[in-house]
Formats: sequence, structure tokens, C-alpha cells
Amino acid sequence: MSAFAFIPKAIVTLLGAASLAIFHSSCRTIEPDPEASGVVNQPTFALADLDGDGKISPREMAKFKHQEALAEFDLDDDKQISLEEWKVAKPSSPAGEESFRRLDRDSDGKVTEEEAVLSITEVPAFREGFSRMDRNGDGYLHWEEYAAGDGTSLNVTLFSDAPLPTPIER
Ligand SMILES: [Ca+2]
Ligand SMILES: [Ca+2]
Ligand SMILES: [Ca+2]
Repeated sequence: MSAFAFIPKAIVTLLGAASLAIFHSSCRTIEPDPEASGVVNQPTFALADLDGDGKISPREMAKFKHQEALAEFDLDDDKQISLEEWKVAKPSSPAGEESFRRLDRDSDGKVTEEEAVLSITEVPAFREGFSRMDRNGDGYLHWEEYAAGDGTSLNVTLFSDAPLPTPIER
């Protein structure tokens, strides 16, 4: 009899563990639908959320895109773009030096991450794309908004072919 008594107890334990697992997975509201394209986007969302608070600000998105570009164009790995690096990145741009000077707001000969972020967040297509995806209008992209939206307009870097805005003179 003791063997029969043991079996139901084991099943109850297993069921308990299973329902606990289901409970945990249902709590993870940012879990994407495996059938959706969100599977591709989820790692990007986590990486772009630089401070890890579960939402992406325009600055975080701009910084993330710039950091991706730095990996390719920052040849001396100082997180800044020099005029030499700029010319290597944009060899065919006739107005290369002029646009570099506009991006280098404090004219110290380097475009810092901060200067890049300022310029990227001022690009009209970036701003419009961001506010289009920001469905609840709180100024941040939450996972649901990010997964449901079209993020291609956010693919802006200093090295994009799209024209960068002329910084407002201060
Ligand atoms: Ca964040
Ligand atoms: Ca550099
Ligand atoms: Ca500078």
C-alpha cells in the first residue's frame, strides 16, 4: 500500500512544479510570440535598453545605433570619430569635411558619442519613426510597441546616407 501512496504524491509534486513553471512564464509579459518576427527583434530591444529599465528612450536608441556604427568606423577604438576616420567612412562624400564640422559641435576635432547622439535624435525621420512607434506617447518604446512597430526608420547613424540635420546654432 505504501508504494501506491507514493505514486500520487509524486504526481502531485510534478503537477505543482509544472503549474509553477506556467505561472512564471505567464508573468513575463515581454516574452515575444515565438511565431512573430519579435524573435528577431528581442535581442536588439534588450541591447538598445542600455540602462535596463525595460523601455527605450530616443537617446538610448540613438546611442545604441551609434555604438553599432562605432564598431565599424572607430578605427582607434577611442569611442570618438576623428576627421581621418570620417573620411575613411565616407570616402565619396563631397561635403565630408563640412558635415564633419557640423557634427563636431564643440570643434575639438572629434565627434564624441554625445555629439553623435544629439545629431541622431534630431534627424526628422528618426524622430517621426520613434513617435510613430511610441503608441502610448510616453516618450519611450516599450517591448510591445517595439515588437509591433516598424523599426527601420530608427536605423540612423552618422554614416547613414540620409542627410543629417543642421544643428541649431547656440
Ligand atoms: Ca532604458
Ligand atoms: Ca575614433
Ligand atoms: Ca567634439
